[in-house]
Amino acid sequence: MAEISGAPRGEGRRVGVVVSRFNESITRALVDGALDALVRHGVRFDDIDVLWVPGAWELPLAVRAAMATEHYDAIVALGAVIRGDTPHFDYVAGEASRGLADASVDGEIPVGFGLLTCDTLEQAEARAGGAHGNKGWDAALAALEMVELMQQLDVTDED
Ligand code: INI
Repeated sequence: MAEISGAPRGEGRRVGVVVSRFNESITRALVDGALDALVRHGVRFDDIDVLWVPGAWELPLAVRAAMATEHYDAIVALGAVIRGDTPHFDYVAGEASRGLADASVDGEIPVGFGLLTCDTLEQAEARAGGAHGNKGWDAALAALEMVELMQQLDVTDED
């Protein structure tokens, strides 16, 4: 029996953080959490790019475009969709989530999922540096861990 897992080691990694501007007070806090996690785990600050898009809907396309540059070992996708009075929330949250999953699987590049889907602003605040931690931090660590796991499985073309 073998147990295989990656450690969230950032040394030598290049990371693209793709973040939506909608609900910017929340998403900036998610970026702060992600950057903190990446740098504390060894990613050089100069090896991180933060790419802004208008809203969560635009995240999948930008993530795919970032992957296509072949510059990044991992992508961290950040956003905040907050439920309003119409079904709009369900379309944006659902399609953005599915689009991010598809991008990661199709591109075989780890995408940390830091898209908050909340009923209220308070719930989002609690997950962007509040009582429930910072999902940007969590997404960044997950992405780093997956880079190493993919390497161990020899899925990527790196050493
Ligand atoms: N985008 C978000 O990132 N969060 C939201 O809560 C949101 N709401 O509620 O509408 C939202 N909408 C914008 C959408 O992502 C697109 O940017 C827009 O439709 C233009 O394509």
